[in-house]
Amino acid sequence: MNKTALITGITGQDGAYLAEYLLKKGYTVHGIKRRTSLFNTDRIDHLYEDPHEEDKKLILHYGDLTDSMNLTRIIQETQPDEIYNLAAMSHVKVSFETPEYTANADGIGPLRILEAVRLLGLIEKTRIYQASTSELYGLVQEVPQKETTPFYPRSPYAVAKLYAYWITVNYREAYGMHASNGILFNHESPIRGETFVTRKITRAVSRIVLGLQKKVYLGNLSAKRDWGHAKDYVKAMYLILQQDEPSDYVIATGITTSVRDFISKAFDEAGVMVRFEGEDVDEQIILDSINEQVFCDKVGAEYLPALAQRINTVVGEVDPAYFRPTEVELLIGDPAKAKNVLGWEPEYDLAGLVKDMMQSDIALMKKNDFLEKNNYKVMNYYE
Ligand code: NDP
Ligand code: GDR
Repeated sequence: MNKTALITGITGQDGAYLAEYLLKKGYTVHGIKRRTSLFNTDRIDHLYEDPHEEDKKLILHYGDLTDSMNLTRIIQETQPDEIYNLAAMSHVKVSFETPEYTANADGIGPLRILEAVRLLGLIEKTRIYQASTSELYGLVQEVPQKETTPFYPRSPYAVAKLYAYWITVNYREAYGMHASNGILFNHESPIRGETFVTRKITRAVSRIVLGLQKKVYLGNLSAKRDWGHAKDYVKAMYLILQQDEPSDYVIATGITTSVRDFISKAFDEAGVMVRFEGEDVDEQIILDSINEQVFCDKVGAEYLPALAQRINTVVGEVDPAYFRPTEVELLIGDPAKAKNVLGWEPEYDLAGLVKDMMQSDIALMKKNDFLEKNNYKVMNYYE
């Protein structure tokens, strides 16, 4: 019998990759999407099936993590074998501006799902994955961070996710539910939200090397993150729910990199070298030199003359508007348990991730430029 999965947050980065992965495995996938005034299914449109087709494998439902009745009805109707709770207000900086909503969606939302499964009598049938986060570790207590490292959340987002983490553990212990936390460290991809730092960088660097943008403005360049590829991380989610026993797992690469180094690597990928000058809020990113061979291969010879004129000019600055009231300075995860118990092995390293994101964004920015020059409207949103 093929299994049925319910994915909240199916329109997000992880939801899209996970849906694709489970559909390939023969699952029937139900997804919860929010009602929005414009379509918000860009990331899963390639998986879309006409709702009038019989025997559809991907079925979308309107819903929201703040609406208990809606969640309970969807779970009752779909009777899922597995629930992947990926929906969340997932932006750490934005959570300082919307703390109450974040607590409701990210903290109480998971409780609504756990309680619905319990009240509907689905404890034996339904396994639950909760999207927990390395943000739980917050202020550094121990490195590398592992399952036993104490938490010290540093944002309304992380505090809400702390509640979600513990309520998942509590329902597991209190009611014997198969409920597990994946404590995932940052994971990125070509479909990463545009306002997270890696995607903001790969988009901006692509536009800068194509001559479409002068500068990028960023926040704390010294923050260090353990960045992996989302494609690898959704496989870990799946593996967690295939175990006989529920448990909590750190999913990470074990390597940490600063925002500053990520910027260098993104430019490098286009054959462009940058240097950093100045300190703190006065730090600047300067275009240093160009490897013409690499640039012509990766970007295109026709863009070289314009960029060559920009050597020794400023292509990036720090804007304190992007600083957070409390910052998480260093994350580096120890994925030993996931490797030993789940047999999880990531396929991408950081170089592979940067390459994938840069290739995709250079192509996207070229396409957008072509469309704009031919008078088609393009959304070029800047953070
Ligand atoms: P995204 O921001 O890309 O996607 C979030 C999804 O949640 C979107 O589908 C969004 O809908 C949906 N959503 C937001 N609020 C609600 C709500 N109130 N009700 C229903 N749906 C809602 O996040 P990611 O895919 O990157 O992350 C997936 C999960 O994993 C999140 O819970 C995140 O906090 C967590 N996480 C992510 C990590 C990462 O590095 N990516 C690391 C660790 C944890 P819409 O498209 O309409 O906005
Ligand atoms: P994070 O990701 O907060 O780790 O949360 P983000 O990419 O937003 O920030 C990473 C680090 O980069 C610094 N930074 C900037 N960040 C943003 N967004 N924009 C900037 O201009 C900028 N400049 C520097 C930040 O200060 C931070 O230190 C992500 C989300 O996916 C969460 O949902 C998830 O739980 C965690 O990863 C693990």
